[in-house]
Amino acid sequence: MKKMRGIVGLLAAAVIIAGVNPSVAKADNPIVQTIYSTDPAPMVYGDTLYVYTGHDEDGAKYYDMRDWHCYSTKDMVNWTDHGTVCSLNTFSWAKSDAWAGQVVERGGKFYYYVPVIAKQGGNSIGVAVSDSPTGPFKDAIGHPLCQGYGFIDPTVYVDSNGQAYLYFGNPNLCYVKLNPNMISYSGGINRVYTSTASFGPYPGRASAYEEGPWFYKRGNLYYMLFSGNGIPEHIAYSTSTSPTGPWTYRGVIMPTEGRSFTNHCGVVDFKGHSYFFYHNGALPGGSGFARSVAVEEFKYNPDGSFPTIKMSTSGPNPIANLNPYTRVEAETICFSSGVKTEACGEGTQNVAFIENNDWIKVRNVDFGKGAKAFAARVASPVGGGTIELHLDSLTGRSIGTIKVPNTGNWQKYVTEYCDVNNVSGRHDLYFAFKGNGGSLMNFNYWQFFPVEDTTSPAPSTENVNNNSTAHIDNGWYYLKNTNSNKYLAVQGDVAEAGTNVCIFRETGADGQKWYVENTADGYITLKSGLGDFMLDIAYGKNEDGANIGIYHAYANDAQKYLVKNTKKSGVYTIGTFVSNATKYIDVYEHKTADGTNVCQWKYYGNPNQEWIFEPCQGPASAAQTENPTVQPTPAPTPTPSVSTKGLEATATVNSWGSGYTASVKISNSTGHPVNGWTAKIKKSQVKIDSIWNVNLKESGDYYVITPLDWNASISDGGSVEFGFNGVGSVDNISIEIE
Ligand code: FUB
Repeated sequence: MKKMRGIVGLLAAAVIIAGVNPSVAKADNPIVQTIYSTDPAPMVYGDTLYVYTGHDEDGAKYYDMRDWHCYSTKDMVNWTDHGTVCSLNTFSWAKSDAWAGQVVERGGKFYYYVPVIAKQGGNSIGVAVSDSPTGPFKDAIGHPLCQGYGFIDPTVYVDSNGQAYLYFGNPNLCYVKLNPNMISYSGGINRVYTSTASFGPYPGRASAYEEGPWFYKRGNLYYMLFSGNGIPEHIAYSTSTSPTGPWTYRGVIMPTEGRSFTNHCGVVDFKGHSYFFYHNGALPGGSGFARSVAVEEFKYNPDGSFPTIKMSTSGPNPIANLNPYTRVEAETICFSSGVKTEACGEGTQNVAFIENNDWIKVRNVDFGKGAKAFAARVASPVGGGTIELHLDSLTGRSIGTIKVPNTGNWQKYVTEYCDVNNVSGRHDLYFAFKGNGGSLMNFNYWQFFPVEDTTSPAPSTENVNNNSTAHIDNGWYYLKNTNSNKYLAVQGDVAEAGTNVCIFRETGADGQKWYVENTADGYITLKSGLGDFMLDIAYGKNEDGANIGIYHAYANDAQKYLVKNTKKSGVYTIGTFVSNATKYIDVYEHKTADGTNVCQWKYYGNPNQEWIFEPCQGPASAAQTENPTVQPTPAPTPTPSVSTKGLEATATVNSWGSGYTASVKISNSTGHPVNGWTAKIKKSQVKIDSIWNVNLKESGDYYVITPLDWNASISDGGSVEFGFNGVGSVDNISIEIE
């Protein structure tokens, strides 16, 4: 991967020349600094705003665009990078020009409409689908949804009566009426004949409409925003009382500016605020082919019309604080200099190519009453320098420093801790990376630990845990907290390692379902209904406030719990293995609001530590195990295994046409624990694109796969899992294991 060195470093330099300290310049626009990003398409789902972008390749001389990326925020200033979620490779029939697309949710599925040029030629609109807003997206139909002259820039909206519309086109504006399945349409392709009255004046043309439509309804008014006025473009809009017009031109929203001759908008309301996304050439090196996505807050005029919106480098104000006491991905960034991101071997993304003097800023971090320690998940094969923590500016007060050791390779992560000096209240936080030349380290995630909460209520004498161990049968359960009557839930139902766990009102979502499995040594594990993740104590720390989330399922110490009886029948406390059952699953500060954090805390005997196990149906994906007559879709393909010395590997493959994900489980039936294992797969069978939870080497005809520290040992009867993405297709994976 080529590191686009210095694009933000140059920006900082330019600001310094102007006599302004970059760290207080509040240059939070553009919102992505790690790549050039384009054509923003925002979407709100749950409590999160996602923005999908195109990607201008470094050094492009034209629209060299090959993939689409996703970023999300809960506060409008810190953006989490979800990496590439869809690409030309998603569509076996696509050749080039991964231009402006949009995602919409319907019925719990996410549909991504994108324009590309097909291998057989022609502007084409493809549709990809995913169960998660952050993908991966897979081609939904295996061929273009529609093809024709200038069919680019699809925009999609599902109207309140359920009819979905897909508008697109340059220089003509066209639409189709999507069927409820969202992957086909009825009524043919309709052209909108534009005029000065409907889409504004432009000399020598029917109207100012050019491209980049953005279609939605607000109240009873339909809006069609568009890029117009030739080159350089501005953003203007028209409105109608019907989804298919006639349209009335309403004027310019964002006049031409910003060093890119195209502009492209997306508009969304989020948590009571309205936001206008666009692109410009604001990063150093920026141009019409090196664009960057930015956002401004605006207010509609009382009659529903738009104000004029100017580009800014400050962007919107934060609408929420960042909680530093939960695991925060390092790729959650307000602004950064010099760093890149990449797919992480431990899941999600990591910050990569970190060099001396690079930095990351996160904004509006709420330390509350105070932090006492900091942890960073880091990897480095070179003994990677330090991470300095500064408050409010890059040179602001230093509150701690992490030393990054040599961990052996770029994806072999360890958690390093440092004490933190005297920090409380709300601050911007800067990570300043220091070291010698070249790349220093990779950075996966971080977390602070709070000072002891002295306001915790005294132990109750009424509800005391009688300390006898309870038995819960294996099976699926909702876990209801008796204080709040709310349920243990994976925040946002996001099926990703590291997602936080909170309480939430009953929704019946898979993120509220937990599979209890009794382990041979008398504990239970709690596997999430969202997939192969277990309830996990962050870093396995025996500490009050240690956060609880989901992480790759491996039934290790951090994922084991002891259920205890209380004096109330059917009401339990859940002790954690890592604390030797002195600390319990606890709803933070006895709060009852949806989204209140769940952590580990010493036993107090209060109802914020009490849980009821309510049996429930497993998620649809588990139905096959429970009821063999139900066929899951798509059916994963189990492949045969090769067993050596009592270790057995099985692979389950989910294909999507141009690639597949293989989940490999290594089970130990040797009759004794094993410490260390090696798996070998012939290169003639698979082409591995990315791999997680293990180390990968190539040796002769083989991929050689070895474990990380935490999954090297497998207890007798136990198992560990890893996975990889492969390119192309696969019939059969046989794995030699020793
Ligand atoms: O990003 C490629 C093209 O540039 C988009 O499809 C247009 O809207 C313009 O932004």
